[in-house]
Amino acid sequence: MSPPVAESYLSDGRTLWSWLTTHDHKRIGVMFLVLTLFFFFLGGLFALLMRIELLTPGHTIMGHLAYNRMFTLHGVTMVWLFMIPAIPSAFGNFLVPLMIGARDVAFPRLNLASVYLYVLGASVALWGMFEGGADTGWTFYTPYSTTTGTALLPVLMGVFIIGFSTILTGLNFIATVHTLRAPGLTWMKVPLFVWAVYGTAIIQVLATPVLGMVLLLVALERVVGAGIFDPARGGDPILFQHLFWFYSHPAVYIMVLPSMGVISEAVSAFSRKNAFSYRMIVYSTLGISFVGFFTWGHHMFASGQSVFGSGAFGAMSMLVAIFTAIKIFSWLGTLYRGSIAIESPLIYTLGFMFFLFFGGMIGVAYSTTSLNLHWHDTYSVVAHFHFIMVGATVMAFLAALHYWFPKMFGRCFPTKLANGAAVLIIFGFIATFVPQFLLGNLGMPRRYADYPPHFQSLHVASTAGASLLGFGFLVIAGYLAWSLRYGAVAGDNPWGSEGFEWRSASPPPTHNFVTTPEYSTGPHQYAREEVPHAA
Ligand code: HEM
Ligand SMILES: [Cu+2]
Repeated sequence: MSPPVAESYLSDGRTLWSWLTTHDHKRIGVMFLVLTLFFFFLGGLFALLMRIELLTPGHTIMGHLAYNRMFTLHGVTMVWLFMIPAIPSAFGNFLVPLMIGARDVAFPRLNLASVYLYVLGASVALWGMFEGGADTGWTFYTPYSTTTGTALLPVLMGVFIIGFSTILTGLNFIATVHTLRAPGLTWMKVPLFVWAVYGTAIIQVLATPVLGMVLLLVALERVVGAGIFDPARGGDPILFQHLFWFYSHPAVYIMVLPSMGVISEAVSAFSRKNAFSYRMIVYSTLGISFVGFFTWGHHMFASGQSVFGSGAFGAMSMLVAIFTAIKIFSWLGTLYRGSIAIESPLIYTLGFMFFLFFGGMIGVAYSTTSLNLHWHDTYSVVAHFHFIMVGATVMAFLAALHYWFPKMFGRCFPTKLANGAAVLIIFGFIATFVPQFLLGNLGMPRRYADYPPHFQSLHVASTAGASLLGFGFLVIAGYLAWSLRYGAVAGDNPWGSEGFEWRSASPPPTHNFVTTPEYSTGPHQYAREEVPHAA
């Protein structure tokens, strides 16, 4: 089959060098997509190894130290190398300029620098993990992290470097949305995905420096024995938790806000309706970005903080749930009486909404101090954050990948196979994580390689689910790789979407638009009709 549009960004320079030195936001987005997908599969491999170890009580395939290293490898890879950069750096880079009628981001060179910082940080962290292997978990809790004999330093430094990549990406998005919107594109016409990336960028810029600082302090403690966190030297280990969660709670919204933006786009496109209560979605996005900064203490109910502190942090956490609920109601309002097109992005969207709702409601229960103490540090917490990070964010990532694949590469994929894979992924997910809620409730602690025999059946169920998930991801990788070369040529707008990004060609030319598009209507304005089939 002949290549799609000749002058597209993909064919403008075919050498490796032209990619490595590009300033084009679309190529940078594609590079982030490839890199984050690589780490997603690597992190998935570590997860499967852990699930195999947990198939039987006692020793299955690895010892306790290897298991501790494995969950640290898994957590660090998934959180910092996949979740945090995946949607903003890959899809945000590719789509934000297209959606606001700009030719590129505000600082294209800085954008390229953020790719290199990410690769450097990832290499340093991975090198550390394979050289000596950190065993602290992704949370690096003191005092253990200041005393463990494993190779924590390179892992800390790797994450520290990746932080700069995150900050540069965030700065770029803020400057781009403020300064490069096309004439006529007022704030209240900005597409909801762009709003989500903007809300995320605020957190990236304001919270990430605190992570950088706390990682440096742990490094200082290890290298020169500064006595900041280590009680043996007069330090305070709880101080670490405050600083870490001051970043890491907002960071969970770095992971989930962009997905909410993807869902807002997909819901409109596949029900062919204007977004229901656009303004409420915008305000709740900004609300989440803001309130997310005041809830970190809900990770510390068991740390000895005051009863008043716990109550206040619990109440603030519930406020976040209200903003989340506003979004869920708005999406349901958009779907209601729309002309629904059952395509893979919509299937993932429905999965997303269910898992976000379920995982979020459990979060609200955790915000109640008494219930928290029962579930804290059990498998239940593992299930909660995987419901949101995998059930919601990974579903949204897959929705984005399928929805924008024709835009990015100019090709369609086999839609029936994609729908089947989406259903498989959703079932695999349920089978993996529902047993973990039950395990946690029965008292199975997190981060243990061993357990009493009566927990085995639930662990086996979870491992079976994880295998199904792994198989589903391989199927997706297979048909998407096949489609890159052999998929039917997509045409400019195969879904018949009214999203602004579809106004450029698919794949878009290097400078996005031949003439700057006009913005007389708001985003996602549909005169309802059937969605044409992509393949
Ligand atoms: C509806 C809003 C949410 C509420 C009220 C909430 C509440 C909580 C609470 C109270 C905990 C502490 C449980 C414990 O360790 O005792 C927790 C843990 C956690 N939550 Fe959520 N959560 C919400 C949404 C999210 C989202 C959107 C994400 C991720 C994208 C997330 C990720 C996590 C993670 C990673 C942990 C565990 C961290 C660790 O100890 O390793 N949560 N959540
Ligand atoms: Cu939190």
